[in-house]
Amino acid sequence: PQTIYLSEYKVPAYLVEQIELRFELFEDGARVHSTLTVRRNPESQETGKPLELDGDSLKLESVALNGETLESTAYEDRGDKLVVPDVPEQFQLAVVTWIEPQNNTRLEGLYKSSGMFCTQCEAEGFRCITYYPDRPDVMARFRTRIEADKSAYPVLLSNGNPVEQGDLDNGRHFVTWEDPFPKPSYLFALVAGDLVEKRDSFTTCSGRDIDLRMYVEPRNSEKCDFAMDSLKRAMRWDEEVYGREYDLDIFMIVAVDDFNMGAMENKGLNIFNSSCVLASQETATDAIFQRIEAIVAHEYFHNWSGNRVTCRDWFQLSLKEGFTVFRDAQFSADEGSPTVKRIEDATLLRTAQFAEDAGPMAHPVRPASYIEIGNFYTLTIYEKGEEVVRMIHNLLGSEMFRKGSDLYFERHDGQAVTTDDFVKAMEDASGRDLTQFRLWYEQAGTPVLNVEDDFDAEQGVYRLTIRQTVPDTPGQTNKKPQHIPFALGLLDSNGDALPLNMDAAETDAPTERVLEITGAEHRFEFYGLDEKPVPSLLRDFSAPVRVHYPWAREQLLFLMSHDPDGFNRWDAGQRLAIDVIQSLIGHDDETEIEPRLVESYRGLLNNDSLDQALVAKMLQLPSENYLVELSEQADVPSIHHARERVLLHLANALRDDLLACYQRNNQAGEYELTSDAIARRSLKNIALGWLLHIGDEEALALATEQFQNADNMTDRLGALRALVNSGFDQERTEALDAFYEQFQHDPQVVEMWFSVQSASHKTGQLPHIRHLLGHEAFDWKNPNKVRSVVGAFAGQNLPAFHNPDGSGYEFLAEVICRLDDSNPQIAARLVTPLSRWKKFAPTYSEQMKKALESIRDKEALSKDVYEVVHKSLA
Ligand code: B3K
Ligand code: ZN
Repeated sequence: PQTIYLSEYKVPAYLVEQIELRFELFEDGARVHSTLTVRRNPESQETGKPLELDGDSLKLESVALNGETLESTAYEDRGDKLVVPDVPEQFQLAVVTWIEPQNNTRLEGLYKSSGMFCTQCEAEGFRCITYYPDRPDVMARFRTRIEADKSAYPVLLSNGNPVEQGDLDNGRHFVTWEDPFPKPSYLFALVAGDLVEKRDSFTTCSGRDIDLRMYVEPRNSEKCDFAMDSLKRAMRWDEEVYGREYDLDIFMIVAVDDFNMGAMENKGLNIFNSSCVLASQETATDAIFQRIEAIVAHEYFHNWSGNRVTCRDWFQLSLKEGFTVFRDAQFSADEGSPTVKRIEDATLLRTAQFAEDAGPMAHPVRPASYIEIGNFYTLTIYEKGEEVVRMIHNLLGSEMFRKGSDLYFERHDGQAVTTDDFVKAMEDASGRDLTQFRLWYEQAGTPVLNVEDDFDAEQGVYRLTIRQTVPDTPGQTNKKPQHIPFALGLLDSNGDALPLNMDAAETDAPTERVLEITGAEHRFEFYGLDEKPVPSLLRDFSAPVRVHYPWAREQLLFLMSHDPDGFNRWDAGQRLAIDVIQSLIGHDDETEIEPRLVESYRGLLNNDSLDQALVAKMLQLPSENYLVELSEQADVPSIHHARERVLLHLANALRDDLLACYQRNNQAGEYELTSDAIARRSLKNIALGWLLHIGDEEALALATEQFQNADNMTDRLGALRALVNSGFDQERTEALDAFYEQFQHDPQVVEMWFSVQSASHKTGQLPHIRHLLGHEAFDWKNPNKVRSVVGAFAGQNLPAFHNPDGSGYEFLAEVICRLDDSNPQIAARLVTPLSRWKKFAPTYSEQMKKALESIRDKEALSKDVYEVVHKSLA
């Protein structure tokens, strides 16, 4: 397979002004008529270049130039390219292709999902529909006519506004849609099905009425309200916070069951994975509600950050994704608890993105090359990309950042641009120089900050020395220091915030500052102090970096209860728990467990003055995945064992407090989706899980009662999970059976049922995983099902996946090879747990490597899996 380089970018030789599409949809295939109005790009140097259109898995039926059908000698059909050598300055090209959506298991382009037709075109799916210059810097106006059987497909949707519709012969009908905004082909969408329509409306800030619609299968008609409400809140928020108004007269959301990703921001017609949009009190957990709110907002926000202003090429993917994730994170923070949102995002980043950035697939936020762009929808592009935008926000302040975003949207509306254009707009609006800051886009790897301090009692001066290094990553060594905003506070021994006087004359300075680290080494001095302070470093996780500081346990305990920065309170607790767990690894079971850990957890359990959502976060021990990420030569059984020891120790010691916490938070009353109610459910279910983990009989009765009588899925699933992870074998089986019995007709709930079992080290042993793959509800063609069984097993059930006999690895390799033939994108994603092989102790890493080699040796490997496997083995 071929590598594509950013350095080889050339402007398109031809531009498409208008594309007229006509789809004839049938059960055995679809005929696509496409008529392009093309002209040479005056900005292209490549005069006289033949017209080249991209294609993939198409059957070409005819080509006509300016109305004249071309002989097959007048063009070249290379399969992945249609080449027409002799074309004038301006012309119309009509291409007819035949495709088979019913056999499309890759779920890219036009395919069928539960009987409906739908599309996924980002990044390069449009070329599976028709021959086209399928690159984001070619922006055209689309007019789309869809024809299909009227009774099977009463609803026919595409981008923009419906302009014409009517009946045809043979029980068929058609609808024509027109999108007035020029767009890249990746934003094209089509849906045809027997769907129910949910309507609502939104009045924009300038008084325009927007027609809002959701289209779902009839069985899901009661699960739309939350997404619709989220949409309206997101629309209002984007007007208020970014001054962005919606532009079309209609906005549509469609739910489909078979979808490779979470959702897609097609212009005016967002398509969602059912699991990221459908919800009801009985079927969705609080976490799912929050995810839906975030994703609905994310896709909506793309209308400006992505659609109105789009990417020049796919190396710029983070231009739209990093910025839009930042926007949706701000929205979620405003709608809920900002600290908890920050904790969740930092947890994902530190657990999974740091691992990616330290592994064989490490790449900059703006990559320099790729083989398959589908492999670059990564945590680095999305989550690290978000952090980069957040740092700009923190360096500029909200007001300047808003000026910068206004300038960016105004300057580039209707254009396809680069991450550099984004940074430039921020610079021009604020007057700040972000030259060095741009390295965040160019250098891969997580910067490491080593912090040292000393206190000069005589002078009353506290000194911080901060050294930064950026680790080597594949293809990048000797990196330059980056520009890092480092938020800091200092506390005295009473826990009071100290003024940060940075020169001797200063008094009454602020108690929090954002230091800017730009060099390899910096020293900061703070004056006028009576005693050595406790530092609160990198507050609110002000930069995506690793911080090393020789924390003493007293300092962490102190910050856990005194830091005014909620994020650092939580972080201090995590660091303490990590320190305690790590100190047990490799020691026998007699080793004492830090008694102060128990007392600090007891304090948390009984603290009702602190935000209860934060308390719930603080009670959660660092995950096994994070502990693996922090270790050099991970030995999963030892990590699991040490963490398990701490968990059991805490649960035994705090048994009465846990029970009291459960009772206190288990209040009867109307179900609510408020932050407070969510925090209560979360606390209660943590307590229940811990109590069942130590086999508490009283808690077993509570769990059974909660499982049977819960009026919402958070509590029902919380009880189920607690039972599954307990040693109560009979109750576990009964609950699992009852749950399936009750929810077998709801695919999203069945997915949760699969993943609870697959992720649990009690039930998720390989034989049971294989059993689940043979279950009537399992479907290899449905990505959600694959993720909920195989993804949960390999990604979350570490002790079972890392079975020392290597069976977990072999199993994953077998699954990847099987999926590679039907859905390469999903197959490639599943390689991730194996790609980290170098991180593990030799017994494991050798077998992981073998599993990778067995995938490498498969015949006809897709380029998706090829890229990840070869880079992992390199
Ligand atoms: N832009 C889409 C992702 C498409 C992935 C294609 N492989 C969803 C999103 O980020 O909003
Ligand atoms: Zn996105």
